[in-house]
Amino acid sequence: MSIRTLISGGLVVTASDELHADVLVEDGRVAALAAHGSAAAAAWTADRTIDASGKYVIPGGVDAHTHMELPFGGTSASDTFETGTRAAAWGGTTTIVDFAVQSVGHALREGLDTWYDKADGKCAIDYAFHMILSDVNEGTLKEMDLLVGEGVTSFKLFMAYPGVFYSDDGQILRAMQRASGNGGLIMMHAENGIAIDVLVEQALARGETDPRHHGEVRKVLLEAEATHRAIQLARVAGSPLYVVHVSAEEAVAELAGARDKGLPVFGETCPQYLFLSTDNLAEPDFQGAKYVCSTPLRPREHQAALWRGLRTNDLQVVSTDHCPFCFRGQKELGRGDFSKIPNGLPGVENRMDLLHQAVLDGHISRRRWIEIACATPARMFGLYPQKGTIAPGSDADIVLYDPHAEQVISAETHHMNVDYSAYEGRRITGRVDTVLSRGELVIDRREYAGRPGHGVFLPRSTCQYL
Ligand code: DUC
Ligand code: ZN
Ligand code: ZN
Repeated sequence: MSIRTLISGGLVVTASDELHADVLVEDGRVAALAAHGSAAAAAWTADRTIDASGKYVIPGGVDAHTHMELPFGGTSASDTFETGTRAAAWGGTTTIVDFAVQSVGHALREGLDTWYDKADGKCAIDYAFHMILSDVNEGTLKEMDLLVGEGVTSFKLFMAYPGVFYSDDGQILRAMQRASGNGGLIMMHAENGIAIDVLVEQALARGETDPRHHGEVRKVLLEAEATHRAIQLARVAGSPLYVVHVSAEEAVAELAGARDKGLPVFGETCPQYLFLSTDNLAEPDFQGAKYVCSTPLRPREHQAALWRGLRTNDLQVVSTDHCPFCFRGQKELGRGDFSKIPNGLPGVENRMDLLHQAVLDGHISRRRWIEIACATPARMFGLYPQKGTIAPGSDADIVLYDPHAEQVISAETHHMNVDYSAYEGRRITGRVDTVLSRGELVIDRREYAGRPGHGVFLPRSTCQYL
């Protein structure tokens, strides 16, 4: 029997509208919206009513870049699909798009099936997959078509990490050509990894082993150069391009220049680049290791360009690149050699709050918050309007957000399976109160009400901006 839920009295905020409206949910979907107090809303009957007065009623967040359980750097990301999706829900995210990984010498099918197994029956919220291509060859290229057909419609390539995930320009061009034919979206890790590895070797030879050198060798110019090269390769192939985890002002300029030419080039940044900087990487006593990720954190001057890019739509999406490693036992693998610190930061639980704080701080508007965190990632990766908005027919993935609650981010209170917070001690105004996923309560007035296995795999259509 289907439960009819009425969400009453809140301010509904989507990427396009803000309205005081009641929302009727039936069979896991949004059935209707009507102005609060209107005759239409008064006529609705419901099995339960959730009082949203004083709260925002927003679409559940769509985090299009996570790495649960990723094997990387000699260890594995510490959040499982179970712990990571639970933490995501606590933070107001109701959909993740994680990355299945092809290992060198193995088929895409094998990698994807491994990731289906990891996630199956574990997730508290819905999930989808991108595919990481580590070994572009004739077989892989053919498999890309099959994956697009089964709803895995985006492919990440790496210009960094030689010997691990790295593809050379020829492999990249071939994958882009294939994507231009099958509708797939190429996602690019744009850093010149060959040059970076030379600089790493030279730094270590000089005895520069501290985490801050991670930021120094992974130079802005090598992100900008790779971004430029990726754009040119995509132009030659006639394919669209989505550049992940953009951190440098000069890389934003490359994207802006391409978009000014009308090219189908898109860019994502992450909260760590908007809120953290090389000052964190330079924290003493190896604490900087907590902030080692790639692309790396940049000097704080770059933050203004990222915020500007988000306002001007030269950057369209904020995802987390959630890839947590505990300080004890994992980040510590790189004591005495920064290149052995597993790359990645936790953040899946913090994204919606940090971006709400950015609204209060005047960086973005309230609707832009929802656009970059919910609606655009859903459209970019073929999930809209099922996800990313509150409209009749959409999945009832809905967050009641208290814009006045005060919180202090801390590892003591977060739900991610990691022993530190990248945002420890940061004061935030705003907090998730209640979360529904397809009409079912996952967080109920700050109590966990979800379960592993509620979340289902989402086959995606191709990018909806093309
Ligand atoms: N960057 C990270 O920081 N972690 C995982 C992979 C990546 O590209
Ligand atoms: Zn990457
Ligand atoms: Zn990543």
